[in-house]
Amino acid sequence: MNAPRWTIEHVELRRIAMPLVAPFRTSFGSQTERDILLVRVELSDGDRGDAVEGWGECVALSEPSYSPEYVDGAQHVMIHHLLPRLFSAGPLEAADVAPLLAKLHGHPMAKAALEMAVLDAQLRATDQSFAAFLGAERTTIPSGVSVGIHDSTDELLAAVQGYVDDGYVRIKLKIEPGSDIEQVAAVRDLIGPDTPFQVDANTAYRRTDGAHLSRLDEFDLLLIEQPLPEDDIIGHARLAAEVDTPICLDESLVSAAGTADAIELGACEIANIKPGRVGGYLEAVRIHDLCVARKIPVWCGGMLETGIGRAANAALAALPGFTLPGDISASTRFYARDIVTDPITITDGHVAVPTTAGLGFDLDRPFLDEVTTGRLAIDRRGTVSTL
Ligand code: OSB
Ligand code: MG
Repeated sequence: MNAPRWTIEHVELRRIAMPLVAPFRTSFGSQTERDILLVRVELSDGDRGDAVEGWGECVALSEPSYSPEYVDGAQHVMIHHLLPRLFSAGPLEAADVAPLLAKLHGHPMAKAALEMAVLDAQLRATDQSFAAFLGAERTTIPSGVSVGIHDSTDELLAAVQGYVDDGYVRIKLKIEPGSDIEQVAAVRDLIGPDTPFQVDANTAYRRTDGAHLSRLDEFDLLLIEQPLPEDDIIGHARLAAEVDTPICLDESLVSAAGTADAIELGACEIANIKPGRVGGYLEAVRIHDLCVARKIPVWCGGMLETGIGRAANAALAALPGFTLPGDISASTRFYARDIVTDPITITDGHVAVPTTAGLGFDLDRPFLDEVTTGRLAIDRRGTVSTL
């Protein structure tokens, strides 16, 4: 292995506002637009001197409603705590980012976005695709869609029919108490017995809901995602014993070590891997590897990413342990227009794994500028200036 040789010369934090094509409602709230923090790094290579650019996307939402992070907080911790440590480190590469930031607790989504930007730059500089870097051999991956809670079953069925017509190979339905059994029955009836189907509760149930959730067993679901609060690992283990449908964790899985524990306790029969939630793509790979070793199926979750994050997710999901379709839907599922010129599309229910150098996207810079709501530059001395 060559010694790491990149120096972070300059960082730009850019906020963009992206309206959603339709409101997206989950048990934790309804979203109509995304306020997204993007990270642009410039790395210099001691040998050649040319700077190379890389981009990362922070998946933190506007409010701490899915996890403790939120977009303003992520920006603050980057400026005041994370970036100073990266600037003062010597030459580095993407694999060094997480260890350099490890003494600072929490903030996985902020850390992940920084690692991602360094990784994108490093891959571009070495003319390597993310899939090649990961050793992922699949060239396409199956595409699943996440469907929000709807006010009426008729509206829900119309939305699901639209996604079936688009070709999605797996439907995931958001549920909460009061919007679950009847809706699942209606969707199963619509899509027929052979279409893979799963539900996501985003922590909306209690330990005492085992009998209620067992009523979902007759609908042959792939899994029930995160029924209980994120810290309730034992509760999930008990539910897994009580309910026939496999229990999958999302919010609860924030590291490889914690995932290993949840599996050992019987709380995690299937794992949703989201790179932002676990502190980065490299930790996501470690979780993939340990799940493969323990024969736990994994799939790649989503956080309504733009074409930046979705491209990287598509490469990650090409690893062999990702045996279930991920939430890697087409860009048009959430956005009328994306900030990349090569947005994710689906063909016969599948997404092509990006092959270009870097994480696998090409920015649509004029459109990116149009949706930009703020830009900050941070230099190596920590000086912040508004662009
Ligand atoms: O729980 O998987 C989730 C979006 C935001 C926050 C949490 C979740 C989701 C989704 C969307 O379900 C998945 C996607 O990006 O397609
Ligand atoms: Mg989820």
